[in-house]
Amino acid sequence: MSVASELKIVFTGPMGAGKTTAITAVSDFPPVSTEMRNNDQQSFAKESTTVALDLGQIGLEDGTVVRLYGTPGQERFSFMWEIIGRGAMGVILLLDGSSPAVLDDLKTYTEVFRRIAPEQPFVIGVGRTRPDDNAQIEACMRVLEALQFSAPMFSVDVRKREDVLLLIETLLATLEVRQPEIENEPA
Ligand SMILES: Nc1nc2c(ncn2[C@@H]2O[C@H](COP(=O)(O)OP(=O)(O)OP(=O)(O)O)[C@@H](O)[C@H]2O)c(=O)[nH]1
Ligand SMILES: [Mg+2]
Repeated sequence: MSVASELKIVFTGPMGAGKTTAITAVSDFPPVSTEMRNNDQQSFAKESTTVALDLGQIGLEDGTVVRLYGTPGQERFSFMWEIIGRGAMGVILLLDGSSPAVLDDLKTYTEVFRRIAPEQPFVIGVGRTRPDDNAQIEACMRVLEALQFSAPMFSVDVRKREDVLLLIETLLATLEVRQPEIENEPA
C-alpha cells in the first residue's frame, strides 16, 4: 500500500476537549470507541471517558483513507499517547478554551507530542471560545511563540463536522506542502 493511500492522524488533548466528539463528527462509520463510565467528574463533568483510544476513518475523494486515532485524555492513560502517536503523519491538538488550564494544557501537549512526533505537522483547535473574544486564541498563540513553535490554530466547535474537516484539511495541506512527492506516489 502506498503512502498516499493511507494516512494516520492523531487527535489529542485534555479530558473533555472533544477528541471522541470530533472523530465521531467526521468518521465514515461509527468509530471504534473505548468509552467507560467517567469516575473523575472533578476533572471534567461528563458521563463517559475514553480509556484506550478512538478509531474512525474518513475516505477522501482521491481514494486516500485517513485513519483518525483519538488518545485518552485522562493522565493515568498517558502511556497510550506514545503508542497511539507512533507512525502518525500529523497531530491535531484539541483544547477547551473555557478551561482555566488551557494555556498549561497547550504547553504540556505541545511538548509531549513534539517529542513523540517531532517531524509531524500540528494543527490546533480551540473549542468553547467566545465568538466576540479573540483574547483566548491570542494568549494561546503567545504560548506557542514562547515554545518557539508554530502551528495553524482555529477556534472550533468539534460537534460541527465542517469545523473538524477544516482541521483535517489544514493538516493534510501542510503535509502536501512538506512532502509534495506523496501526491505523485504510484499506487
Ligand atoms: N457546549 C459545548 N460543548 C462542547 C463543545 N465542544 C465539545 N463539547 C462537548 O464536550 C464534550 C466532549 O466530550 P468528549 O468528546 O468525550 O471529549 P474527549 O476529549 O474525548 O474526552 P476524554 O476521552 O475523556 O479525554 C461532549 O459532550 C461535546 O458535546 C462546544 O464548543 N460547546
Ligand atoms: Mg474521548
